[in-house]
Amino acid sequence: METIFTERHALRNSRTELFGGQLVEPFERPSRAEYIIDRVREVALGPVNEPDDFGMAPITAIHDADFIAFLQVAWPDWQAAGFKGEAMPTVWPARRMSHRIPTDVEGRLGYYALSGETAISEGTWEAAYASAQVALTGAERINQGARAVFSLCRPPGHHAAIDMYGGYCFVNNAAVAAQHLLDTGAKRIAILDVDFHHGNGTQDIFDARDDVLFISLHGDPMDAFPHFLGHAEETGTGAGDGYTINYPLPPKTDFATWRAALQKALAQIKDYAPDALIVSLGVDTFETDPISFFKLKSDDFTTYGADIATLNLPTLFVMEGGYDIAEIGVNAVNVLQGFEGAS
Ligand code: Q9C
Ligand code: ZN
Repeated sequence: METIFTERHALRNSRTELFGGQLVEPFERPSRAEYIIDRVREVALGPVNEPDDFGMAPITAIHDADFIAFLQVAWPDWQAAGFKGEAMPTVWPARRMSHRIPTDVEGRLGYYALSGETAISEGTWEAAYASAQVALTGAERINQGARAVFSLCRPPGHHAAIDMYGGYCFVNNAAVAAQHLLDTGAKRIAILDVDFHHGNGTQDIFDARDDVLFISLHGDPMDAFPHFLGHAEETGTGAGDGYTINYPLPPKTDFATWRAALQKALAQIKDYAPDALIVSLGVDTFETDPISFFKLKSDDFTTYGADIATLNLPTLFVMEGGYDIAEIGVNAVNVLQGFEGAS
């Protein structure tokens, strides 16, 4: 399996995350991608290639232009305001407040942020742009007939909504890739989100559409980030009714329970008969992930990679979360090797 990767991910190197009332070193840090690419090379998964540049149009095909313009200027505007730390929101358009977009950078941060832990820092936009190009290049390989491709995206994307960033995500890489496939001939795309966290951004983007089936297995939002989306009763709206499917799962969920939900999801994807599958691949379902509460073991990742391969669909793996950094490479690549072993 080919991997698409660029060192430009390291431009996203925020120093601070707001966690438990403290500013800590971010869980989402550059070494994550380095451990994964090292493992890709160690097991000789396949060639590793740089992304091509598809420009801005595929990004603004998914996200509002004003939101993307904000991401591009947020750091320079924050610096110009004279602040010492990294850019974090402290105020939001909460219930019964105005949704006019403020002029002041603190107001704009709150308007476009869906959560407060994710600091915008020097190089964040450049890395987010490059990450989207990694996903787009993977999608283009699928167009060219690849059975499977690994887009080693960083920063991740599945929390990024039409006009909101947060949860370590800025541009929704999986959604950008899905739209590119649809714009170049595909009729239907399925996105299977196996990250521990609900893919609220992806759900938001495709909520009212029937050309993308979105299925997510995740920690119940009653107990886990992003807390305000991902319930089982969310099934899509309008033409999209029935094309969003959520499997919220409780704390301490083990592989047997998780896999039973996966089997249901795989059957639903098969019924949808998409032209291609995009897997939002987070490995924060691992038993020792520091911010998550599922109990998957490293061998389980191999097993479910093989399960996904039984769909026999062209498959683009897009990297999302995973914060037990010492094991992230083994766990992510186990999914890919499990898939290849069963293909
Ligand atoms: N107490 C991704 O995996 N905060 N994002 C969690 C836990 C945010 C995760 C706080 C987690 C975001 C891509
Ligand atoms: Zn996650």
